Amino acid sequence: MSYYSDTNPTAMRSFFIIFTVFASFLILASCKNTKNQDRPPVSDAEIDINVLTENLSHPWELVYGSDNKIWMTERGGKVSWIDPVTGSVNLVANLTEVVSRGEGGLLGMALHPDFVNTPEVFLAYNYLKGGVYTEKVVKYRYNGTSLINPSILIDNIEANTFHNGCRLLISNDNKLFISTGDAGDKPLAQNMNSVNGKILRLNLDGSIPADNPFPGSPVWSLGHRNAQGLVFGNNVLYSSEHGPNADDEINIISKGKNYGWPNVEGFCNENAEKDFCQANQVVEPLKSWTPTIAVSGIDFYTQDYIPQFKNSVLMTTLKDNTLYQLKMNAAGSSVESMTEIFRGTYGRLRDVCIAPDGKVYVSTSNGSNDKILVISKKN
Ligand SMILES: [Ca+2]
Ligand SMILES: [Ca+2]
Repeated sequence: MSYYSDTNPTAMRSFFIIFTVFASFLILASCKNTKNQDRPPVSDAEIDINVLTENLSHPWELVYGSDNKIWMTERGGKVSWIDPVTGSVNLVANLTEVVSRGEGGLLGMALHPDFVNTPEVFLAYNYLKGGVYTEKVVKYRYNGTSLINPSILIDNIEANTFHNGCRLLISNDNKLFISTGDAGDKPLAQNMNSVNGKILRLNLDGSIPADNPFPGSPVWSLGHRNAQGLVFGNNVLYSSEHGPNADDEINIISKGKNYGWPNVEGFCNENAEKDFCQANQVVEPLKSWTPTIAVSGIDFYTQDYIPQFKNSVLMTTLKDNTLYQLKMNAAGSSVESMTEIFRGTYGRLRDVCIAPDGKVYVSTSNGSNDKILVISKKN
């Protein structure tokens, strides 16, 4: 028996309609007031997209250095820096040891946070170790013209023609984060004896930090399929991760947590996933995409230059040919809205970096005549 069974249903319905309209009016009016009084409107900047440089081959990593140069890897083995004004490309290394197969090759790069005084360059790449396709992370020193003094920080990461990760990121407290793929061997992502399908954390000399979650292990988080985006935004570590046919993800990476792969894809919404999620306290993504869009490099916008980008993750996509803006809430804990900054025209997009002045640089990944694009404010 319904609670309202003794009242006239038509009268009740009319009352609710009138009440809802009145309440909506009040909410709208109060929103408008708050906006006008507390937040003077900041109008969106009109943006320009231009080609900074071209004739590149799979530019994989873009890092804006504290030396005001755009540092770039190309998958075949080249490391260069680009003058952000003229677009001229200056080769500093062509690593002949790199073996590029399928999605493998020279991948992620990070620079020492105090690069001007400590010119160290960290590189992740695939090579043949006794004939076996393998991945390692190597630190080099930049002497002003080329990369010298290689020292291996971590080796024996399983590699394949796909799912090799491998984004590098150095935190302000000088820890190196490394995203590794499952190299096509799914169970590795849940295997704590493997460094594959993980986010790893090392000191800058390759040693394991004493405060890592699993003593003596480089593993910071597990259960990753193939994360190719990694960035800090207001001290929150974000990662983008390729899903299989479904469920590309954007995650917040927390110490010692399990992100589910291969037992969980995207959210813990299937019955089989729910048990695993409960047993392993799986962290769900902030957002997932089905069908997949092939999420790749990400960076975080804190500048005022293009006001509508502030407090957003900017994310490239390969399959979707689109640069996305994921506007975060103030705490950085959820995605408030998603906007296409541009779609199409330039094909697949691999990575993005943001300069301190607020200009945004994006690399394409089409394999021939790849470009670095610059997004600036229209004059
Ligand atoms: Ca996941
Ligand atoms: Ca799911």
